[in-house]
Amino acid sequence: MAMAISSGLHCSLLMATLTLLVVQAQGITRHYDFNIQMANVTRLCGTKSIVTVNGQFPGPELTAREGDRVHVRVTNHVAHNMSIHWHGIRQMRTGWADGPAYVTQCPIQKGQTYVYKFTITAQRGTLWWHAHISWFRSTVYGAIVILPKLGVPYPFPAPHKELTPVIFGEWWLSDTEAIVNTALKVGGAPNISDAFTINGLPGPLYNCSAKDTFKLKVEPGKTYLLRLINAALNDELFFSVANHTLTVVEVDAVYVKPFTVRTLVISPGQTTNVLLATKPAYPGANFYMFARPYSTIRPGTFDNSTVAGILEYRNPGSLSSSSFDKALPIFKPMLPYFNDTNFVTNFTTKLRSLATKQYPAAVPQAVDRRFFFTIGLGTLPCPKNMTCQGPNGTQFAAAVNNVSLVLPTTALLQSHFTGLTSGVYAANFPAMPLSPFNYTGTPPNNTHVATGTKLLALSFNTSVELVMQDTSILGIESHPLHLHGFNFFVVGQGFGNYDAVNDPAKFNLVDPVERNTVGVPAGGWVAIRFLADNPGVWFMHCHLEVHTTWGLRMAWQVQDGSKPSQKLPPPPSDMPKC
Ligand SMILES: *[C@@H]1O[C@H](CO)[C@@H](O)[C@H](O)[C@H]1NC(C)=O
Ligand SMILES: *[C@@H]1O[C@H](CO)[C@@H](O)[C@H](O)[C@H]1NC(C)=O
Ligand SMILES: *[C@@H]1O[C@H](CO)[C@@H](O)[C@H](O)[C@H]1NC(C)=O
Ligand SMILES: *[C@@H]1O[C@H](CO)[C@@H](O)[C@H](O)[C@H]1NC(C)=O
Ligand SMILES: *[C@@H]1O[C@H](CO)[C@@H](O)[C@H](O)[C@H]1NC(C)=O
Ligand SMILES: *[C@@H]1O[C@H](CO)[C@@H](O)[C@H](O)[C@H]1NC(C)=O
Ligand SMILES: *[C@@H]1O[C@H](CO)[C@@H](O)[C@H](O)[C@H]1NC(C)=O
Ligand SMILES: *[C@@H]1O[C@H](CO)[C@@H](O)[C@H](O)[C@H]1NC(C)=O
Ligand SMILES: *[C@@H]1O[C@H](CO)[C@@H](O)[C@H](O)[C@H]1NC(C)=O
Ligand SMILES: *[C@@H]1O[C@H](CO)[C@@H](O)[C@H](O)[C@H]1NC(C)=O
Ligand SMILES: *[C@@H]1O[C@H](CO)[C@@H](O)[C@H](O)[C@H]1NC(C)=O
Ligand SMILES: *[C@@H]1O[C@H](CO)[C@@H](O)[C@H](O)[C@H]1NC(C)=O
Ligand SMILES: [Cu+2]
Repeated sequence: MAMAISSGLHCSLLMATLTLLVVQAQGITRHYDFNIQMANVTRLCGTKSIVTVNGQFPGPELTAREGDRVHVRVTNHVAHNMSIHWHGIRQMRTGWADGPAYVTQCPIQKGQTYVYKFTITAQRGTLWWHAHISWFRSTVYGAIVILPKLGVPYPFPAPHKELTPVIFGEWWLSDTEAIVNTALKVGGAPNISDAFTINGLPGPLYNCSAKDTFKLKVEPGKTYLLRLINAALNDELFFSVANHTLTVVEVDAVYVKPFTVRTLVISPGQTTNVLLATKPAYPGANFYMFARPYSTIRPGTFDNSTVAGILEYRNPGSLSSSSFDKALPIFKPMLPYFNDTNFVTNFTTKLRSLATKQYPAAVPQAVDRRFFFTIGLGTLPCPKNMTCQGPNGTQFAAAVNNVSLVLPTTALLQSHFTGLTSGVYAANFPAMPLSPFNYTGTPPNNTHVATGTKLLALSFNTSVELVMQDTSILGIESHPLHLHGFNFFVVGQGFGNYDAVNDPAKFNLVDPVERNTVGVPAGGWVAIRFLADNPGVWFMHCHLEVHTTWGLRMAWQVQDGSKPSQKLPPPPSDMPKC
């Protein structure tokens, strides 16, 4: 040290190092301005007025490092109420910034501003943000890129370059608010989408859309980091790039043990980072990347179309810098059949936590409380003055343990914080089904669900095991369940009914994948564990927007701990009011 200080040069080097260390330890504050405004967008030969952030579609990317604070000033200039969710951000003691409307906040109304403030703690990788009110997330979404702390390398070979995040979306020619509101009025299923998109572009397989094609430009002999986000509303997707393999290295901003596939599966709400190794030499060809749905529901009731983008190699011999050479052959990837559940299971069971000394898998080994939730569809009786278009003249519904959550007209978190819960919610969510049945056998003939606003209370630092069981009511289906405020470990999954006696013996408590959104297998179950170390009210719901709308949602109420550092602070002064 004494030697280093002996010259000015060394001294400034030392200062730079110290500054680096300080930045590394404390992070910096990143400021973003989000203006909610309308924009006219033309896709598939139709022009539509959509809600956007800053007129951009998809919206702006947030970039930060692990440990940074993020302040996003959201100002609403449109006639619709708005709220933004930072999907997958742990929000340690910042539940007021989580975003779901009527859960952690009242919406930001026209002319109002709310500054979301949170710190990125112990997470690195890809997450995303999206509107969390009605179906506005169909156009209000963007990527969150979390780089590791300065000087901390990836636990995999450093990629040559990071490519633009690939965000899968879903596009309707008509207004999505009209679609969801019409569906709710008649109790029927909302119209299916007209296209899938990559970064807002449907690609050449749709009518009138060749000019709206996403292109990824690469060079031979390199490895690229590609960030994938499924922002689609209602569809889990298969994704593949012709003649290339994808090495999965991270999901939901947690590193995984790398594994290589030709096709991957990504559910709404999930993110996946992959390494894409390019051909060793210029191939003289172009390659399609395709995404299309995985679904077990009846053909015709989901959008079975394909979004295509193009992987292009820079031609070293070409004089023009323009890339897409129409004379080149173009190869197509082969995707699994739309209902290939075996393929999906094969893929999801490959996901394992890195579980190293530096990135341990902190799986709760002991369990304080066990819960069993049924996850599935159902019906509600048709009101006398209505004609309903749901099954057998009913209204479509969906529920967790037969409770279809009705959102209040105020924010649940505010109500919890002030203790003024009467008339807003009751903390009596059932820990298990009140009337057990053969969940994956012949469904009961009464498919009606109950409605209510019920929360499940947990004391601070409770170690939770939750088994989520799909039901066959109105058909088995994979439901991507998303938990706000926590990551969880996926300790087991299987088909048929969960066997509480024999299945736990097969749980992986060593290196299960850690994430924030998991598919409850079609006709099966999934077991997760998490530590309730974050006080607040935390939403948990199916990330298929149609199911959330029908009520496939609930909330956990995690109490404060005894220490000051274990308590939820009061709401910020600019918190929107109902
Ligand atoms: C969208 O187009 C309509 C009709 O042409 C126009 O009135 C409106 O001002 C446009 N909106 C924006 C944000 O450009
Ligand atoms: C839904 O689709 C039907 C049939 O294509 C169409 O008539 C109707 O206008 C659509 N509804 C909305 C709200 O766009
Ligand atoms: C594409 O356009 C043609 C001609 O207008 C029409 O017949 C066809 O149904 C359209 N296809 C799709 C997928 O919309
Ligand atoms: C791409 O894969 C197809 C099918 O496996 C093969 O026939 C073709 O030669 C490959 N093309 C290139 C450029 O690698
Ligand atoms: C879905 O689309 C694929 C082609 O992309 C087609 O082969 C298949 O038959 C379609 N399946 C259904 C159920 O519509
Ligand atoms: C997938 O769908 C096809 C066509 O609808 C059907 O014949 C087949 O049995 C389905 N496979 C599974 C595993 O459900
Ligand atoms: C599972 O994946 C592996 C490799 O990706 C493949 O060899 C195997 O055939 C797959 N199994 C099924 C049932 O698809
Ligand atoms: C049906 O009746 C309810 C309650 O009386 C009322 O709120 C609702 O607007 C009515 N709906 C229709 C479609 O008339
Ligand atoms: C349809 O509704 C009628 C009358 O409510 C009932 O008798 C019948 O069992 C229902 N059928 C099915 C398949 O749910
Ligand atoms: C549940 O239903 C399935 C499918 O019909 C059947 O195979 C199974 O034996 C039933 N389980 C029980 C416990 O009745
Ligand atoms: C409904 O199910 C119960 C028990 O499974 C059965 O006893 C009853 O007859 C069924 N009712 C109808 C209308 O099918
Ligand atoms: C916006 O939210 C407020 C508070 O919940 C509500 O009173 C108002 O009706 C909503 N406005 C619109 C346009 O939905
Ligand atoms: Cu669902």
